Amino acid sequence: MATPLENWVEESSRLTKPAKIVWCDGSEAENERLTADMLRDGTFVELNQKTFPNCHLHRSNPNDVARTEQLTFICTQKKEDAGPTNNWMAPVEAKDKLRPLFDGSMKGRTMYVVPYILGPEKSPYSKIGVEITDSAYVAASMRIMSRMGKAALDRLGSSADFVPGLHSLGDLDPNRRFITHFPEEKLIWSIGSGYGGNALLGKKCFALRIASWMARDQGWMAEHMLILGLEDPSGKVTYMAAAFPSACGKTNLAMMVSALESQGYRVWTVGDDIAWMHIAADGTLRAINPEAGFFGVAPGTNAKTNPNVMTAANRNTIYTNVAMTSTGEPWWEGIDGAPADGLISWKGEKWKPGDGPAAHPNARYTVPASQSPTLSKHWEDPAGIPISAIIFGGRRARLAPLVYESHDWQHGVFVGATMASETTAAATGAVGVSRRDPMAMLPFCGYNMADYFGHWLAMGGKMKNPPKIFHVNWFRKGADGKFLWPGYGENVRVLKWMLDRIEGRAAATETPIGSVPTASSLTLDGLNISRDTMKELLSVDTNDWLAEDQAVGEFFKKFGDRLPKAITEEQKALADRLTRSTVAAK
Ligand code: SAT
Ligand code: MN
Repeated sequence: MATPLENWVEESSRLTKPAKIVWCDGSEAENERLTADMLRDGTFVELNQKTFPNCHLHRSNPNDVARTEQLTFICTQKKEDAGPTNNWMAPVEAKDKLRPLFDGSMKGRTMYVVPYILGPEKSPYSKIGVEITDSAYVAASMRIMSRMGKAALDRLGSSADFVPGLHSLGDLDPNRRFITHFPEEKLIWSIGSGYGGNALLGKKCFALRIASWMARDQGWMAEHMLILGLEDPSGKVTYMAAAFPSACGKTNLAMMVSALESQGYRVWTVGDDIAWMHIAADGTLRAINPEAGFFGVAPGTNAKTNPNVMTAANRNTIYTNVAMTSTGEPWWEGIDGAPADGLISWKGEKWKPGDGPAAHPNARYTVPASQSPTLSKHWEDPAGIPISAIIFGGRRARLAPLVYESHDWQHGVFVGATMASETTAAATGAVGVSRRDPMAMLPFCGYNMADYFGHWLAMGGKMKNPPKIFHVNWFRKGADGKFLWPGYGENVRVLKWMLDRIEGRAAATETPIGSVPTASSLTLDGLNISRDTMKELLSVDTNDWLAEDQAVGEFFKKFGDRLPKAITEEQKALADRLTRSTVAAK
């Protein structure tokens, strides 16, 4: 008898009518075949195989270079279940719209059946997905980003317990591009894009949008968070998870070379983008990284900002939309050194100064996590690693101090729910516009965000010692428009302060928004930063925050009655604290 997977593959091939079907096993030989095919048809450009062995460049269609949030839909029976922050279509309507686009979309093409595990192979928390795609680039990328192939099929057996994702490049016309999710039936349909989060369905579509729905139903959390371990001089490692929007430095933070290494503080990488967190039997929060690779932003990456990824991504790496030097090496803005003659732009054209960026601002590397020199030896622990701190943050030129600590879990949830950040090139649309992005999940929460806040609140009550919740802002600017904080490896100083707070060692000043480090509680030795700059970095302007709290109130109105009372109470309490402190200051 046919298995549920075989039935779905059969049904999908009847619809899309591929020339042939290839079941991916994830083997080396298969990867070589895929690579050779892509080199032959131009999907891959060979990079310098001496300096970048087994590295390839993919140039996507210039109209298809980032996630398209306006074309991304949550398709639930009831519109309210998708909530006011998601685009919604009724499931029947979505299928009626997409079915004709899928009809015959794979004619003359190969259909790849890509089974994958999200999470460590042996973890009870891991889940299985299967992506059907007509893009060899997607199949090869999924091989890096997940445990793809035989291991997944073996784990699945004849079970129906997998998330099916149907993907076709279609004709790449943005007018016929749709990324649709059916969380009630755990199904994904995506057509018309070959790019990253639109097309690698294990990533944002399953590991965040569908998984967040499952997590709410099953009592766990699927979050847009990196996971890192901070080692102290005694060798003890404390794990932290951090939610920042796309292209705000998650990969760089997770892989950082600590500026305090000589004092015994090091950072270990567990994940760079997504965390699945469960409450263990002992009441601790434990995280696994569902992914197996890093899909990071290339521009700005160099030997100073992320030396570890520079080492990791010099082999077995797929580059997307970077530029290429005359000697066949990847190049992007912000890499060390000026562009040399003979540079080829991300569009495959000869590049000259004045042409605009040679690499697309959202150019990416896709690199196996196993190649990271900082990879934690616990990164595949089946039970996950214990989380002691949760960090929220975004790009905020003004307002938010370098770091502050929330009063307790409920206040911390409010801090996450009120996050805002300036937009980046990771999604299409204007860059640098401030928007609300609760928990960095605005584009990724698969259900009503008011219910999501409620789920966060409820989770806190189930933990024995909920992690401390912090907020950071590496991106605060001075009056001259320049960043006040050096960032990158220096960020370890802030992580160390958090660790000291967890251990009850560091001092803080109480402010209406939370606890801010005292000037002396941050370890700043070896860093050339003035007292005034530190003061500015840590300052909390009451009037600015009153205006912020009002804007937050406006944002929350979207959710109507569905917004948990605790969140409204936190918002009012903040307003009270701010008002009291303004009065006291007068
Ligand atoms: O394209 S992705 O969604 O995978 C990258 C990102 O925006 O974080
Ligand atoms: Mn991301």
